[in-house]
Amino acid sequence: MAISNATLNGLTRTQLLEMHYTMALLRRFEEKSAEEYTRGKIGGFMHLYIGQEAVGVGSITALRPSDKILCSYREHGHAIAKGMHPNTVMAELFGKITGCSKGKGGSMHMWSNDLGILGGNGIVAAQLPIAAGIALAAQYQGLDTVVVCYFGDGAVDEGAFHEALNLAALWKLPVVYICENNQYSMGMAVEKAWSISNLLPRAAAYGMPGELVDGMNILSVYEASKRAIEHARSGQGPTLLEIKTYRFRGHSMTDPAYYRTREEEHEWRSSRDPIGIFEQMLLDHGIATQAEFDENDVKATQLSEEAAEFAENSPFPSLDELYTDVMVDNSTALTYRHLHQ
Ligand SMILES: Cc1ncc(C[n+]2csc(CCOP(=O)(O)OP(=O)(O)O)c2C)c(N)n1
Ligand SMILES: [Mg+2]
Repeated sequence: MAISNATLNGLTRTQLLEMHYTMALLRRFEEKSAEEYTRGKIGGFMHLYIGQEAVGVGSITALRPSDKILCSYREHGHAIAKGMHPNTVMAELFGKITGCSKGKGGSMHMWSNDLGILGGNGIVAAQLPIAAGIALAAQYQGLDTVVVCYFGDGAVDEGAFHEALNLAALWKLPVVYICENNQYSMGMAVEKAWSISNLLPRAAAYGMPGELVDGMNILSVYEASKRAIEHARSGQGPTLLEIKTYRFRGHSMTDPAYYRTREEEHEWRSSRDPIGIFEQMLLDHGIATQAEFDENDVKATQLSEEAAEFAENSPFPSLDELYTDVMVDNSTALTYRHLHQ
């Protein structure tokens, strides 16, 4: 088949293939993480992003490197898409010193000031007011930075959602609020939790634009994000995007998912996989070949394997690290340590 240099949504073939590669990397990285978790190499909670890749990759493609993101605890994918090396993410999962938070944060705490990755958050909706605060700081300093805040459908019934959206709209803050509606908040189906069928009325309640987006179509995500990011960057304030998606795995590693049927899961996995949908789109437009997808997938698998090897071979933090980067009175900590020597 002849390969065309056509663009899709203003994106070049190189950019489109890069988006495909990043989605493949997120998928393979998460599969590898699950494997390592099962082997006991990763402890604590761990929430996988499999199925939701188009949301993180599509929206981050529309950002500048100097822009900032904040996430929930389901954030390994966002961190990698924003430029964190898979080795650094995997080492953090393993609790190793080479991780982004020196192994002290784990799965829910990916952070890099340089890359504008301002953390995952274990407290549902905690990131929404923090994002408003960071956007306020950027506005105050006269920077043209945009902040993107990701959260789940479970976060929109928290008080923090309303407080943050109200102030963001009132002060026209440069922030984009992205609800990744994967249709479940742990075991709670969204239609049992929301008094309304979608978030448009909630956006309207705070006088900001709102948009419903197909989260399995990476180009729809990219387009909607681009509009919202430009809106924020030009001083017009926040947007609320509801991006409908589906997590292919359980809520966390220990969730047997009894609250939904295997048929429903199968239906999404088989016919609405965001990677498969994107590949078909690129094939239909003659922009890429199956061989190129396979090549991306091999590279993504290899990088994920290497990340696990890197994490495995990295040391744990030394005992001295126990008392750094934590909010404790160090004098008390030292006394405690001496008492227990
Ligand atoms: C304030 C608060 N309440 C409850 C919890 C327990 N909890 C952890 S994850 C979660 C579900 C959130 O679901 P959603 O926002 O839809 O995100 P998803 O896991 O689907 O990505 C809950 C209730 C919490 N971490 N924080
Ligand atoms: Mg959810």
